[in-house]
Amino acid sequence: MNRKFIAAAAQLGPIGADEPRSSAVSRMISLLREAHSRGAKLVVFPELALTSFFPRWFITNDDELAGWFESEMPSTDTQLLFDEAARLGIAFYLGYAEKTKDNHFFNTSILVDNTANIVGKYRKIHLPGHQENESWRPFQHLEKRYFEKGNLGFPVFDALGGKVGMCICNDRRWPETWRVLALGGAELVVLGYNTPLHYPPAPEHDHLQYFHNELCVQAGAYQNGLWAISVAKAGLEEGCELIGGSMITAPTGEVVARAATVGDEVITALIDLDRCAEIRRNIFDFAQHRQPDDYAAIVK
Ligand code: ING
Repeated sequence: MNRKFIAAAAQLGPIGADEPRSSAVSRMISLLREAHSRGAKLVVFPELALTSFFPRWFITNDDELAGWFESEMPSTDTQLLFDEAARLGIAFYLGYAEKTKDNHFFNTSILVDNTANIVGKYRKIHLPGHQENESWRPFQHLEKRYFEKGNLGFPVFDALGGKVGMCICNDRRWPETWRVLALGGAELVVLGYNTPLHYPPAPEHDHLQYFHNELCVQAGAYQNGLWAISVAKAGLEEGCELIGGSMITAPTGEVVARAATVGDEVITALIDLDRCAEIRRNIFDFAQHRQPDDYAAIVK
C-alpha cells in the first residue's frame, strides 16, 4: 500500500488583539478549502492559531489572561473548523492555548483525524522567553510566565497511514526534540510557530531568523530521516514583525515547498512516507550506527 498523500501548510498572517476567534476560524476554513482544492489530506496550522500572540504582552489581570485560553476543544468557534475539515475529509494540526479542567495552562497542539476526532495532543516543552516583565524589551516574550512546561512528553501517533509527531515553535530549535520523536518512530513531524523577526537579547541575529528557522527544520528532518511541515503565524501582528518561511521539508533535508508571503497562504507537497527509509535504512540507521552509550552527557 503506498503511503503517499498531499499535505498542506496553512500559514496565517497577523491576528489582531481584538480579532474574534470566529474570524481566525473563518480564515482557517478558507485555507482548508484551498488546500482541499489541491487534494490535501492533511493541513497544518500555526502555533496559537486562534488569537494574537499574547505572550508579547505583560498581562496582570488573571481574567484578561484566561481570556486568551481555550477551556474546551472543540469550542463553539472551533467546532466550525472541525466540521468543515470532516466534511472535506481532511486531518489537521491546530495550535492553541489550553486551560485544563484542573486549572493548568499549556501551549498546546492537537492532531485531528479526517473524521474530526482528536487523535493526538502535545504540550510545548521548550518554553522560550522569560518570567517577569522586562521593560527594556520593545515587546515581551512571557511564555515561561503564562504556560507550564508540557507534561505529555514527545508522543508519536498513528495517523495518515504512518507515525506522526508534533512539536511547537521553540521545540524545533532543539535537536533533542527531533531525535526523541524519531526514536518514537515518527515519519512526519508537524509544528507551528510564532517567531519575531527581532530578537531583543541579540539584535545582531535579526537578519538570521529565516536562516535559523530553515536550518533547524532541515537539520531535524535530515538527521532523523523524517518529513517536516513547519507553519508560521506571520506578518506585522500588533506592531511585532513575525517571520513567515512556512515549509514542507523532505527526509533528505530538501525544502519541497516554501511560503512566498507573510500572510494567509497555502503551500502543498506530495508526502511519501516510504521515502524516510532512504535515510533511516542508510546514513541514519539508528540500530546500525547510533552509539547511545557515548551520549550520556546529553541527558545529564
Ligand atoms: N518563538 C520563538 C522561537 O523559538 C525565539 C522564540 C525567537 C527564540 C528567536 C529564539 C530566537 O521561534 C516561540 N514562540 O517559541
